[in-house]
Amino acid sequence: MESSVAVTLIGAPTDVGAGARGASMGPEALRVAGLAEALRALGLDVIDRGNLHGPANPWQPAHGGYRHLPEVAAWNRAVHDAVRAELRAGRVPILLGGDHSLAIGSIGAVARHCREQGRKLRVLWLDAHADFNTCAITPSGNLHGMPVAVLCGFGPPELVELGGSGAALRPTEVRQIGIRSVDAGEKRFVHAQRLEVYDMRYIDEMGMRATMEQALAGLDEQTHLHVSFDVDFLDPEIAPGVGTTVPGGPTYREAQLCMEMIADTGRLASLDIVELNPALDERNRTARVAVELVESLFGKSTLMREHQVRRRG
Ligand code: 5AB
Ligand code: MN
Ligand code: MN
Ligand code: MN
Repeated sequence: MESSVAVTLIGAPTDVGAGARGASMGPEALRVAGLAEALRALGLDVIDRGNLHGPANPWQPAHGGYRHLPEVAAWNRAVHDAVRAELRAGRVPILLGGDHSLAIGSIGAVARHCREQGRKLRVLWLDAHADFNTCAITPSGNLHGMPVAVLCGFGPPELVELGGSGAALRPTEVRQIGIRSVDAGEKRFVHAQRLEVYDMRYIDEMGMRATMEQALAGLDEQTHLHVSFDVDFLDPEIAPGVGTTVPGGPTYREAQLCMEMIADTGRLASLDIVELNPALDERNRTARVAVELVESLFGKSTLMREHQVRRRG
């Protein structure tokens, strides 16, 4: 018998990187929506390590192009170390954010682990936004709009060098999906760095199936697949509980297909669930949708495989 997948929930209750308060309540909302129970029902070995600790949100204006840089760095050091410990123990870390700046620590640890183990890395960035701003081009100074740039080496040293020297990621290791809001300077920088972006227009024209086939192309048994799931990826009709809603996102079924196709690869090895903002939610329904999608990401499907009509190959 196959040994069961072991996952660890790590809460990072902060919104220091965001432009609205409330994502700090995300970890508890996901727990209340039954995340651990849902994953256990799928047969996974689930440990919830509770919440990390870090500085409070000082709610200051930007200094040198960044809001709350010391606080964001402190939270990310805690996230980095916690994620690294779970990877070393052979478990799948699930970061419960918190705002999306926390992906700097999480993916920083994943990238370092992959280099040490000689494994390839593929990061799927599910988001309405490219999160590729720098202090020179950001319209807000909010660090949750900068994690992909920081991970690719463009940012302050206290964040870029968090997981060791040099950039954590090469742009070629990233696939962005669901993008529909990119700032003017950010757009030029995405283009200059040749990020692979499957924006909503692409999904409209090609469909989610073809999009995911391409985003997942080239994975092999040596590949560590990381999913960074910003809940604002989803259409606000199904996910109103986020700080930065953008209309025109994936529907419930499109998002389910996206998650199911990732599960089919069998390569998922780490996950962020970020930007859920319970203060803006309606009776926790966005958290429940996120839990349903994460169930699919870990292989819950409507029918047993052998009872499905063959769709592929
Ligand atoms: B999120 C914006 N591009 O930089 C900025 O939710 C929004 O993690 C960033 O994707 C949204 O402030 C960050 C306008
Ligand atoms: Mn984001
Ligand atoms: Mn976003
Ligand atoms: Mn957001």
